[in-house]
Amino acid sequence: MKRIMITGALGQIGSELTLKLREIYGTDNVIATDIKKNDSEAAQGGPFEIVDVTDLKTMVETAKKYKVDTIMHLAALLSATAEAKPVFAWNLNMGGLMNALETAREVNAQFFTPSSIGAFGPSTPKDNTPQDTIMRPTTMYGVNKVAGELLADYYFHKFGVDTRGLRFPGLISYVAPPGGGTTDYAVEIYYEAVKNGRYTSYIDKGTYMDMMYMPDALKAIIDLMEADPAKLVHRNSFNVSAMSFDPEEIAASIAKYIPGFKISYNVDPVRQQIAESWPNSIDSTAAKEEWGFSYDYDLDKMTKDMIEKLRQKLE
Ligand code: AKB
Repeated sequence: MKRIMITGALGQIGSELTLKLREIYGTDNVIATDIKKNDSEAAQGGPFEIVDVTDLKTMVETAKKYKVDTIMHLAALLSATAEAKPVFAWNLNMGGLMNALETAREVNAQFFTPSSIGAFGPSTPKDNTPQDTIMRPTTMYGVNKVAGELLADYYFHKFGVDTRGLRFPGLISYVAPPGGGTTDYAVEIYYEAVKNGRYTSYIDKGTYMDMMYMPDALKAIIDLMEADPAKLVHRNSFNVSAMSFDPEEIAASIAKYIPGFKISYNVDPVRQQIAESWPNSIDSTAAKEEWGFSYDYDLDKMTKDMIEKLRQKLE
């Protein structure tokens, strides 16, 4: 049985991961932490503590108070926000990760943190991007992610901390909205489709990025953390993807369920440039071979579920 502390537990991944982990490991064994409390089930439905990830002392004290054996460090700024505030992003993304790794070392905890397709850059092979390849990102977020992967590997080799990670693509969910990402257009489009039947995309047609539906992302985290360590050749971090599409393809998928749905474009140069520096599609073979990564949702299956769930939510 695990006893897990999550940072950034009220964010896009955390607000769903917390509930899923509580279902599996028991409510009292999953300690949600974030910089502020809110009314969400993750904050109200089980143990919750205020933890600012730039404050190492509070993080270590909280981990010790609850005797945690696993830390899932999710608190971070996403790509577009990090590009707007690069110094703050470095301090939060790298300072927070360093503190979380130090906490894991101090309490001898297993450790997870997400990396991203943002760790790749313009000189990375664009199609079927390999697990091990050139990583020279041109965004602050990408620099943080590459440095973070290396740091997590360092803590494994140097201190024996059981660090594991996933290079997530854009994550799509109807629960908590993402904030400040480049792939977020693929979430907004569903909200606007259900509310107004149309969407103006800030990402241009023909721009392909990897994506994944949140239930598959949660399953990937849990499966990776449960995987036999002897089978892990890689640790930080595994390529994982469920689909790759451009705005025209997601719009066509939505139009199957919302006839007459229309997409138009008003491209944001900053996010477009970030998107163009990322792969079109990544290769998840290492994740499949080393710990059995699999996914349930392709584009149309995800679209059907998103529209059904959003209709219930927004009605
Ligand atoms: C972002 O767009 O910044 C994130 C990511 C792909 O890491 N969704």
